[in-house]
Amino acid sequence: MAKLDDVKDLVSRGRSKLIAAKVQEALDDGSTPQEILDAMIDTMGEVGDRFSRDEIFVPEMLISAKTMKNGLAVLEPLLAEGATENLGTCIIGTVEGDLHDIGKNLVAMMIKSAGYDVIDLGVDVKASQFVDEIKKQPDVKLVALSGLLTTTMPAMRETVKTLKNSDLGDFKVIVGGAPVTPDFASEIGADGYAPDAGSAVTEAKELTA
Ligand code: B12
Repeated sequence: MAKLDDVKDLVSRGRSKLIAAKVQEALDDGSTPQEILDAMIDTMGEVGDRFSRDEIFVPEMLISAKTMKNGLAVLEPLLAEGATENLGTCIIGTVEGDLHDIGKNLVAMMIKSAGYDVIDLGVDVKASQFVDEIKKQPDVKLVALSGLLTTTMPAMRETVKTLKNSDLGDFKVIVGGAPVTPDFASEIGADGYAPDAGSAVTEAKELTA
C-alpha cells in the first residue's frame, strides 16, 4: 500500500515533522493502526541493520526513533483498547545502562490499556530504583523489564535477582526486548517473557490472574 510505504520511508529517513500527517493519511487510506505500527517496527529493524553495516550512525538512529515516536503518538489512542477492569499496578522500566525506550513505551501503553496502573520509571533504571518504587506502591502485581542491548543483559539478570530476593510482595516479573529469549528469561529467574507488546498483555494477564 503506497501510504504505508511513505510511512516507512519517513521513519527510515528520520523526517520527524512529516510523520504525523502521513500516519493520518495511511489511516484515512484504510491501513489499520496495527499495520502502520508493524511497518514502523520493521523499518526500525532495517535502520538497525544499516547501523550494523556502518551505513548510518547514532544520530540517524536517533532521528528515526524520534520520527517513530511522533508517528506512535497518532496511533496511541487507536491502539489503546480501553480497560474494563483494574488489574493492579505494573512498574516498568528499561534496565540500567540501556537508553532504548520505544519498545518499553509500547509495552507500557498496551499494558495500561489492558487495565493496569502503569508506573514508568523510564530508561537506565537501577535495580535499587525498582525496589524503592515497589516499596512505595501498595498493589504491585507486575514488574516489567526491557533491555535492547546484549551488553545490558547482565543488568537485567541482576535486576531480576534483586527483585526475586527482595521479599517485597507477591508480584511477577516479566522481561522482554530484542536480545531476550524465552530461555534467557527462565535462566535468569523471570516469571514471564513476551516477544512483543501485544503478547506482553496476554502474558501479563496470565501471570497476574
Ligand atoms: C532507535 C535505536 C537507538 C536509539 C534509541 C532511542 C530511543 N529513545 O529508544 C539510540 C540512537 C539512542 C540508540 C543508541 C544505541 N544503540 Co540502538 N538501536 C535502535 C534501533 C534502530 C531501534 C530500536 C527500536 O526502537 N525498535 C522498535 C521497537 C518497537 O522494538 P523493540 O525495542 O525491540 O521492542 C519490542 C520488543 O522487543 C518487545 N519489548 C521491548 N521491551 C519489552 C519489555 C517487556 C517487559 C516485554 C514483555 C517486551 C518488550 O516489545 C516491543 C514492541 O513490540 C535498534 C535496532 C533494532 N533492530 O532493534 C538499535 C540497536 C538496539 N542499538 C544498538 C546499539 C549498538 C546502540 C548503541 C550501543 C550505539 C552506540 N555505538 O552508541 C547505543 C546504546 C545507547 C544505550 N546506552 O542504550 C544495537 C544493539 C546490538 C546488540 N546486540 O546489543 C541495535 C540492535 C542496532 C544494531 N543492529 O546494531 N539506539
